[in-house]
Amino acid sequence: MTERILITSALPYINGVKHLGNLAGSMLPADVYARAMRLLGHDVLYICATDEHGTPAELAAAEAGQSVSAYCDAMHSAQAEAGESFKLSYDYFGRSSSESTRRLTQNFALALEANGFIEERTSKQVYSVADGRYLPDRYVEGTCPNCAFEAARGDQCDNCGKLLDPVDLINPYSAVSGSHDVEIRDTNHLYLKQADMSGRLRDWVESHTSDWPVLTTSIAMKWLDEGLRDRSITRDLEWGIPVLNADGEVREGFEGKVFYVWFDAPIAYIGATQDWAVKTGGDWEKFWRTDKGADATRYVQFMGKDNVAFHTLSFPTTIMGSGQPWKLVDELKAFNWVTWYGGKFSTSGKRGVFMDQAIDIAPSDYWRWHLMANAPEGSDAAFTWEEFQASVNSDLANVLGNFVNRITKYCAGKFDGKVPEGGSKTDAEAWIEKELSERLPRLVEFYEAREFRKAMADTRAIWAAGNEYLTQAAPWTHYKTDIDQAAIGVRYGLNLVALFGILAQPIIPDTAEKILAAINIPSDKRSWKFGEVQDLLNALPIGHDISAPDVLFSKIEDDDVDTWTEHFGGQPT
Ligand code: B3M
Ligand code: ZN
Repeated sequence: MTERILITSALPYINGVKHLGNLAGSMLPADVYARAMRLLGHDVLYICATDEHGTPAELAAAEAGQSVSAYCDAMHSAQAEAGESFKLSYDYFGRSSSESTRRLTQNFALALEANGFIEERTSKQVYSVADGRYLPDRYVEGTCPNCAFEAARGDQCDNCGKLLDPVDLINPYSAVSGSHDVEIRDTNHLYLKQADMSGRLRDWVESHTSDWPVLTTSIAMKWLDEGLRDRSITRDLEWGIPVLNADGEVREGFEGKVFYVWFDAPIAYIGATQDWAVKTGGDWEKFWRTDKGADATRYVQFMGKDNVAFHTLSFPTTIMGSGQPWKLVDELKAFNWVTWYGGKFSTSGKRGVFMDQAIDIAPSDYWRWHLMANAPEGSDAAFTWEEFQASVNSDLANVLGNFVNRITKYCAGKFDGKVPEGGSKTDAEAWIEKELSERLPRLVEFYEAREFRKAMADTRAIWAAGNEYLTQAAPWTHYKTDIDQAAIGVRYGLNLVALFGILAQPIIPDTAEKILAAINIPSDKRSWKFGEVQDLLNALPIGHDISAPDVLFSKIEDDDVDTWTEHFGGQPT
């Protein structure tokens, strides 16, 4: 049955091109899933955007010596380009700073307040006398009250990981000027009354305990069990979405304040869908408005585990509390971390490999395969150069690449590059048919369940079965005595090449394209409507022209590993 599926991956923050850990924990699996679902014939919309507000954007712009808006323009383009280079097949890559997201954010805030889920409260904030401004989140640093680390940031301690409130810091100072001349002042902010939503949130999360991954529900339940706290959703900042009243004017007392970045960022999923609709003439409402058909849409989100609380508690509070017919997420796939040799990738610490650097090192398919085959699903997954080398050399070059090159070259040399006729089935053909009839349905199930490691392992097993089939069928041996018997081996081999290309599309799209072009498969014959395995292995017409593609994968040498280890660091100290 054809389904309508909305897919979003957590919005990459604007302050720099993302590292491989970010890629592997949200955008890449969302892309692989989107591609697979399209191949299965579903009506897929994959939306992403840059997350552009908040203190890190202001700080990064200041460091780059640019205005925040110029910085965001440049970084949005850089991230869009990085996404393209990794072949991320977004239907739309928007921006949280867009007008649509601004409008929606005001709408939600007003509706939430009208329904009693937003309240204006007086709270204590750090004010810098020297800078003449309040210091929200990362604008203030000081000693962590939890672990005594001396350079903790106002929103979080990088040493012990604890989420902080800037006023909790001991010996606070301004991250802008370094000045210690700071004081605590009273100022008003809007609070999202999450606590009042606890019961509904708990019921909703519990209704998903059987269909969401344990990682997702356990994080949500932990917060619910600890007791939800109301959260301030405004900040003393210039950059961001202003807080307006129902007349569209700045709310009284909220001059110089904007919404907190985590309030508007998830709303940007909707805003970016609206922007997609403007650009393409598409209908955004059937994805988001339950009064306009969105009940029939399946909404799947992808994200790293640190984003789960925002997507299972605060954004749903925004949606439910609005009292408006917005769509809630149906399935939420969360990932653990990809680590750098067991340590932390760090954007600010510049440790690890970033998307733009990675693409200079190796083609995107190499990364896509390695990161998906080692997806951080059950636990964190350590990236090492040695394992990257092993994935490329053994899985891609030896198992897939060799198979494709061996059989296509042989056909080009001995059968004039045409799918040969003749021969009768032996145990070898029966074996590969059985193998595929077991593995293919399972592979589709793994994709549908977003079990990526299993899907990749099964894909590799199918490629390996191709090699095993050729060993059993041994067309090169038969050729000397019985050309017909060689022909069936070559024919099955070529049909397997076509199938492998078709199966490889979501994971390694560039290589898949090379394979399918060499085997001359028209684009309307590349879908995942598999049918009977027998037919699948006889799909290429007799006499169909094929060619041998250039070598598909070049091996990674030990010297490369040494060079990269030296350049990017290995084991963090
Ligand atoms: N920008 C992810 C992060 O920077 C955050 C995701 C927003 S999803 C609405 O950690
Ligand atoms: Zn700490």
